[in-house]
Amino acid sequence: MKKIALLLVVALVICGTAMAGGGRDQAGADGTVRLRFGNVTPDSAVFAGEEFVRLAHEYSGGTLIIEHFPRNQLGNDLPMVENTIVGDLDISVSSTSSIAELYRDLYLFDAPFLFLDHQQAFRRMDGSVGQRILSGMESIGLKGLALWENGFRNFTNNRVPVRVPGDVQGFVVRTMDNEVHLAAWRAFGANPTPMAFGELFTALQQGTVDAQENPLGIIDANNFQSVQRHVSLTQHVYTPFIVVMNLRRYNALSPAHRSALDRAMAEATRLQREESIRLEGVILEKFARENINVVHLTAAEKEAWQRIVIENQILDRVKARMANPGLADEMMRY
Ligand code: TK8
Repeated sequence: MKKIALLLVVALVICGTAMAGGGRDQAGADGTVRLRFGNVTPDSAVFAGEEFVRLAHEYSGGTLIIEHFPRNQLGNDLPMVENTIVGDLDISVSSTSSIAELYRDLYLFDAPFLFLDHQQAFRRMDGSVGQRILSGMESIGLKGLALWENGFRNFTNNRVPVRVPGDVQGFVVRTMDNEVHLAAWRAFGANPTPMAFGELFTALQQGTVDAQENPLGIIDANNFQSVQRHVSLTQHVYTPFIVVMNLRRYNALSPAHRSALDRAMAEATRLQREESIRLEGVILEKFARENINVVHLTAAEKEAWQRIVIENQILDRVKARMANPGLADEMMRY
């Protein structure tokens, strides 16, 4: 698996290099640059995507024209990023977990309970470790533009109000295709099964899987609550969104276009994070109105999950997968 993934990256980078040589003209005769941008499903990301497009247009005096494809209409996260590496797509957004095998320091974000609240998450993502991981994306042909909030992931199912790991014994839980998530759910006693995001709604609806885990923004944007009765606020892991751009395409932008794009992305990132937090409150109110059973865990119940993560040395598994495991300890210092 790992070897295949690595070969794939190498192949994609070589292919991307070849394509960039004879690729599209950077700017049209009228000085405009057109970019295609594939985005994810939560409303906070869609809103920030629209702002990014609008601001980039404004800051470039109307010469940066970005076409926005929200809500994974161009495909699941991993294929979108692969298309960005080869240059078929210019900019894309993905959960870090879905592409960790392409750039293995991203596994750091899969460590359960690495961040305990939003502010700590922002501080750590924006600190030197987060920024080094972003710039490291260049080694696979991507410009790391930003880390957005996906949010703390929560457990949903149709059977029982889950509070502690003991409640999920034997549950077939869909996870992302990510070894750290699989290991964590096995340690909790569940039967995790990786599945592409695009297949998840139907799998929940038909009962092929008992449960899944995602942040509130994704649960709501994809209406998982219509097929899942219980939403447990386990907040077991915070997996950010990473926004990436084809590196050659980015480097070929004029300095003025690059600065317009960077400024627009910085502003969009600020708005996205604010909106993500605001919407979590709105979504919880909506779930209450819809009679979804939202299970708030006590501190002791949360600790029961954390204890299993520690006992099963999940952080060591994370580090074993990272190219620079020292980044894990360094991030935990601030
Ligand atoms: C959506 C994904 C996704 C991820 C997953 O774009 O697969 O569970 O959380 O929802 O980024």
